[in-house]
Parts: sequence; structure tokens; C-alpha cells
Amino acid sequence: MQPNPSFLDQLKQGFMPILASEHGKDVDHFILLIHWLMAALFVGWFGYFCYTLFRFRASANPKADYVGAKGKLANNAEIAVVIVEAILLIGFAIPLWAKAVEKYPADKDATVIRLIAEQFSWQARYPGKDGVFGKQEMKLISDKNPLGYVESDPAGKDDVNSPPKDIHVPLQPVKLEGRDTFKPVIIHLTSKDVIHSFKVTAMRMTQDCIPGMSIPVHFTPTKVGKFSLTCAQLCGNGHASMNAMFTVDTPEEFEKWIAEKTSKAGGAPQSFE
Ligand SMILES: [Cu+2]
Repeated sequence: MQPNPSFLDQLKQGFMPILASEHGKDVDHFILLIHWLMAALFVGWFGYFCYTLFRFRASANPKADYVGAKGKLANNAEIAVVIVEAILLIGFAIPLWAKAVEKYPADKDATVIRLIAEQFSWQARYPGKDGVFGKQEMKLISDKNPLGYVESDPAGKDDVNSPPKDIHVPLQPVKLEGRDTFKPVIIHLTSKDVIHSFKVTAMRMTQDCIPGMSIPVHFTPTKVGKFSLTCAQLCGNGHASMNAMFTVDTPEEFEKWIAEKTSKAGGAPQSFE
């Protein structure tokens, strides 16, 4: 796990958790803006509350006033809050979402993995050197073949299964659209049993894993390190133990890790249970 950042580092990043993905800074910026709005509302409404306690105290108002306040301040304040919220939604939240949806990377430019959730573990599958995943079938799932791998499919011969709860992706420097960045990661999420939720806070990623569906997510890692992958959906009595290590490796470390997993298993299908 990453060491705890210093107080100064935490202050610089607005007391947000460690950030290790490219789009995460926009997410953090948006969260900070919302908190500034909440802080302004807290101060404003609390001040107003104190003012009313004083202004309408019983000793100064022996007789109840049935008309109520006539000023426009409260109405105008409400309108101002609605305007600020609309700016946050239209100016920040929707463009942020649109960027994530429109900038979906091509498979050839990305590290593509499949991640399968189950009570109460995670296991990833890598397509191997040919970059093509072998077929998987639900009915073939067993203790020996935890991801239902179809043995007769040649595309799957070089595929690699990660050990349970140990997911690795590489931090590969690349040039995309003329700028220096890192290779994006695409993860196809699914579940073997109930609804789970993939959450890697350092990547600012959360997405439900739903049985019978393959849901792709993408992000660009920016830091090597070991991060925490947790399940963000109450999924049974072992939910709290459904965590895994999400490691971002240097390309060399990643190659080594994949090679170890391949040779250890002596070819597909590979299980590490
Ligand atoms: Cu779960």
C-alpha cells in the first residue's frame, strides 16, 4: 500500500485520497466545488437560523405575526442556490461524464482485461500475447476452471488468470493523439453470482458488476503502486472481506508478473486457487 501522504501533500490535494488516474483530478475538482457550495450553504443558512432566533425572540414579539416575512431575500437566495447548482451540473458534471463516455479508448491502444467478481473475491483474466480473449462459458465454471474457460478455443491458449484478489496493470508511457500519457486500461466487469461493485478509490472508479452483463470501464493510471480494490455493494455476509490488491506496475514488472503466471500454470486454463 502507498505510504500515508504528509499533511502538506494532503492540504495540496484538498484532503482527498491518493490519486493515481488521469481523469481523477477532474473528479476531485468537482468534489471540491460541491464542498465549497455546501460550505457556503452551511454558513448562510446557519447565519440565517441564528438571525431568526434573535429577530423573532418571544420577548420582542409578544404577539404572533400571522403575515410572515415580506422581504425577497429568502426567495432570491433560493434562486441563487439553484443557479449555482445548475452551473455545477451543466458546466462541470455533464462535461465530465461526456468526456468519460466520448473518450473511450480503442482496444488496440489499451490494456484490456476482464475482471470477474464473486462472493467474496476478484479474479482477472488477461488475453495473453495474441491480445484475444478465449471463449468463456458460465456452465463450464468449476473449482478447477473458475472463469469457465473453453479449453478447445485456440484464442484462449495463452490467456492468463490472475491469482484471486491480485490484479495487476502496467503503467506504460505512450503517445496518444500527440500527447505524452500512459496506456489506458479497459476493464470488462462482470459477476458470477450477485451484484458487486468495483471500486478503486485511487483511480476514482466505481462501477457495479452485474451477473449476465459485461460492463466496460476505462481509466488511465498515472502512478505505480499498490492500491486497494474493494467491493462497494453490500453483497453478502463476507462483503467486508471482498477486497483485493490493485497493483500498477512498471512495464518490466508487469511483463515479469504475467510471465510468472503463465509458466507456473504450464499453459491454459490457469487457476491459482
Ligand atoms: Cu461484493
